[in-house]
Amino acid sequence: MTETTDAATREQRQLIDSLPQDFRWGVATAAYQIEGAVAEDGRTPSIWDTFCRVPSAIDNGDTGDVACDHYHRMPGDVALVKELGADTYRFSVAWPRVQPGGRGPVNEAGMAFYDRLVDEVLEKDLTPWLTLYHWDLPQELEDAGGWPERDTAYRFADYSMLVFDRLSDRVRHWTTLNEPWCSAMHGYVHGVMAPGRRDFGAGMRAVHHLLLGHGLATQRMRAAAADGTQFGITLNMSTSDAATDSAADREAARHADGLGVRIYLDPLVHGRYPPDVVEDLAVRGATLPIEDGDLPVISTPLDFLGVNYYFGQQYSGVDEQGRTTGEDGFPVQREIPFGEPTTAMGWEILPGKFTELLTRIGRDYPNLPLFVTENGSAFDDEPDESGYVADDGRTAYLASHLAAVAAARQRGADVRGYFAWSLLDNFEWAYGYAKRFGLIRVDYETQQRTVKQSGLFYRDTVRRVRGA
Ligand code: IFM
Repeated sequence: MTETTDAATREQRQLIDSLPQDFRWGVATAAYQIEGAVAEDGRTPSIWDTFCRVPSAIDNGDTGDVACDHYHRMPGDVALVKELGADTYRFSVAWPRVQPGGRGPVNEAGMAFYDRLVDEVLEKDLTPWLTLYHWDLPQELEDAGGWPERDTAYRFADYSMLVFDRLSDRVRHWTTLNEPWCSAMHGYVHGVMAPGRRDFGAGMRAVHHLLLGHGLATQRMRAAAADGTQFGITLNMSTSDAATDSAADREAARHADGLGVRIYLDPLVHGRYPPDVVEDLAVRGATLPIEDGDLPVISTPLDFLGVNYYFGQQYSGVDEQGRTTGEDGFPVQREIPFGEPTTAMGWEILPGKFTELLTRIGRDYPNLPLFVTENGSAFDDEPDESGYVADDGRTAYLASHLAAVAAARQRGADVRGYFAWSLLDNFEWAYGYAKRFGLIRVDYETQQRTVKQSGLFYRDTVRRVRGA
């Protein structure tokens, strides 16, 4: 790698340089998005293998069958994590690889891959940061009802223990779930992600069972853990502003925040669901299937909270025709753009909202160390003939969002690390391979990896902050 010029503004650089020496620097990936090898060594299909076969579900008919072929190229990819200057590698375990079908004993061949991965990460003097569930539910469990069924929470706890028993001698940082909002809302309400259902009530049952699964798994793992082992959960969160000060807009923003942030963090941290959210659900004929004893399980103490942030949002409670009630009979909740530039995902670039979010989480849910477990951007990269990408947009996004993290720390948020999404270009779910988030370009024809300008910027920034 060659040196890169510093793309941050002076003000951004000053902020970034205020990050402490012991700040944790990572990069993140997820199993289905990079591994490929979907039918190797005993792995059975997950809901994503199935969803990829639904006509028109995925752009360009893409699938995760090969992805970045990480299953066969893992040592080289771990070496790239090191090259980027990171000290931590966040990855996920594919449930159907280590416990095919979601029940029963360990599949030794599948588990052996993660065994090797953890050894490789440690050998490179990196910290492994393991996520147990990044959306790849075994298809058999979806066939049995999926996350809307209570039993799935117990299956998840059993699976978590299988992985924990095998890897906790070397892995100290455990994340139960990645982005339960996406599992519940995109998967069971909006139908745009696996398993592709459109049922609000099912989505709300999924919310509760995801949280219950998190709590059950955390309790069991903690009971078996060595001192110093840390447990957390990763939530994707956004800010929800009211577009104006009108009562309808404020109500729409409250509703979005309730379903986006508080329905997860209130039970996790305070041991109760927010009453206004429970009322909102009742208006829609939905309930959270809470049983006696669930909330103490869900609020099992966390050692850290993972925050995934990509953009902020604002809402109006009035539609284009001036109505406050939609055709579905429910209050209108309409997203209003801020008018800022967007990434290739159409997501507005709002680093200031990142600072706001982190500051608010720190204030409303205190005494919880925060780690940014994902943040990043997709742009339509244009490689030169060698594959190098001078990705000014992604580099600027990275600089402004790192500065936003530092600003949040200065306002009191206890943010202790930042993990860039993502190490590699990868399978971006329903968008297939069309959207590239990597600090490293992947040529999917040849599987060649090339560090982008943003990756060089990341490496140089880490070095500078650490004074290395
Ligand atoms: O690619 C995803 C990731 O799997 C979860 N968080 C958001 C990323 C970008 O959409």
